[in-house]
Amino acid sequence: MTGAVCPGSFDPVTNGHLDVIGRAAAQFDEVIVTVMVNKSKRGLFTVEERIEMLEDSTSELPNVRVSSWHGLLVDYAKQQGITAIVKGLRGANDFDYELQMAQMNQKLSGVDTLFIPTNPTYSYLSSSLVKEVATFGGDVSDMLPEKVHARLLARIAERAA
Ligand code: COD
Repeated sequence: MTGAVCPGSFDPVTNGHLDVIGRAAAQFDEVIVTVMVNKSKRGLFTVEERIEMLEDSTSELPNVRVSSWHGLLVDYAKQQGITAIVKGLRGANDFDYELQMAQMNQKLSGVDTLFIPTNPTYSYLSSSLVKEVATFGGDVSDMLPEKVHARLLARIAERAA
């Protein structure tokens, strides 16, 4: 059985993430989408909320499950018996950063990283840009699943109150 882990912050999940997750799910028997916990970085959504949104958004992909992890990604991959990490690549900036992490992860553990080139429809998309645009009232409704969009607008309104 082949398995891969798709890690990220997913704060919140976007259609760009979902495109990569769906394409990974078509290549592997099992895909574990893992919310990496970074205690020094406060997100807009809690880890539990991000998991809920990911579970809801991937519910039609039977070979995808969602988890979270605090610590080194390769330790999680080893614990799960998984030998591949899947990442999306949007451009040269992603590549420079991701190559270094991929090489470090390989050196640490033998776990390899496979890259999926972004779908051009989503190449400009990132969670941070979506949050910034939405905070200033821009329309991001076609960049996120409908329920995630509604939760994003609600959270921004809560924070502004
Ligand atoms: N199209 C394609 N891919 C996309 C898009 C898009 N529009 N948007 C995001 N992605 C990809 C990103 O390139 C990334 O691969 C993934 O989706 C997740 O993106 P984010 O923004 O949610 O998450 P990041 O980039 O903040 O996540 C970084 C990690 C948490 C994965 C990384 O820091 C990590 O692995 N940390 C764990 C600790 C560790 O092991 N550190 C040592 C590393 S050597």
